[in-house]
Amino acid sequence: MNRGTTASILQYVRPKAFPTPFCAGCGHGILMGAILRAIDQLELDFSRLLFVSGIGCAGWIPSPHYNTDTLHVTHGRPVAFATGAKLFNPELTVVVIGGDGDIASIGGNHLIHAARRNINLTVICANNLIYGMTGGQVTPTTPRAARTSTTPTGNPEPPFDLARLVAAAGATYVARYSVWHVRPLIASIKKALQHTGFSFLEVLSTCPTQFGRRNEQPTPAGMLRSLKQNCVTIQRARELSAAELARKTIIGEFVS
Ligand SMILES: Cc1ncc(C[n+]2csc(CCOP(=O)(O)OP(=O)(O)O)c2C)c(N)n1
Ligand SMILES: [Mg+2]
Repeated sequence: MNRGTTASILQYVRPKAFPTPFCAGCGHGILMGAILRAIDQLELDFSRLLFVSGIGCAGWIPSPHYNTDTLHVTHGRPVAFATGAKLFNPELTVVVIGGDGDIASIGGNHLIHAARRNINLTVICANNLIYGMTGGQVTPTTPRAARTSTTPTGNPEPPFDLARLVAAAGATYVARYSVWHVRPLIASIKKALQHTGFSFLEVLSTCPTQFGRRNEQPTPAGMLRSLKQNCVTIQRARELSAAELARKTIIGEFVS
């Protein structure tokens, strides 16, 4: 069987995994598949992987779907739990999957210190720019002026550039892609999983339900189109002026 195909990755999901709890058009399902495709292509022993996630829609990517050990822990604390698990059993490949709230808001301190210590973990942040599960509140990655349930007239605050924050904190593999850029995303997940040290992947995900409908991108296709249009590679960004880059998101490998 060809590696990384839908038929081949079904072996990694638990019976009764489908339907997932994700809304129609949620990008987290694409990420859920991309991670399994990367694992399948690498021919990793799935039983030697541990997935740790907190509370939020993104926390459901591994749990209850992935058919190996999963720790579904408190909101904001998956990096802390993962650190403990890795210390206890260094043989495990430990992967944290969480949302921008889980990883960068309440969990922000754990994130930067794990990066600083270069702990041998992979952290994948499904960044949909919002607290999706709890009603669409603003997060530290919500773009300035974006409308959320807690910023109905537009977010007055600047967002974190998450990938660059984690790079500055000391992570030794850092990349950002989106659920539109599936092939480079899978390639990057493979690198992150094989990396020794702290690897961090920011994955821009779509949330038509809580983010898109408040920000003139109500359809799943429209949200994917904006990811296609608004993301530029690091190489292309070097040729653009500050004005041209103002509304763009830079994707690629920041530390490798
Ligand atoms: C300690 C604690 N604070 C707050 C909450 C409520 N809560 C649950 S999920 C969540 C945010 C989810 O957003 P995110 O992590 O971005 O995941 P998404 O649903 O967007 O994928 C919040 C605030 C909680 N469960 N526990
Ligand atoms: Mg979120």
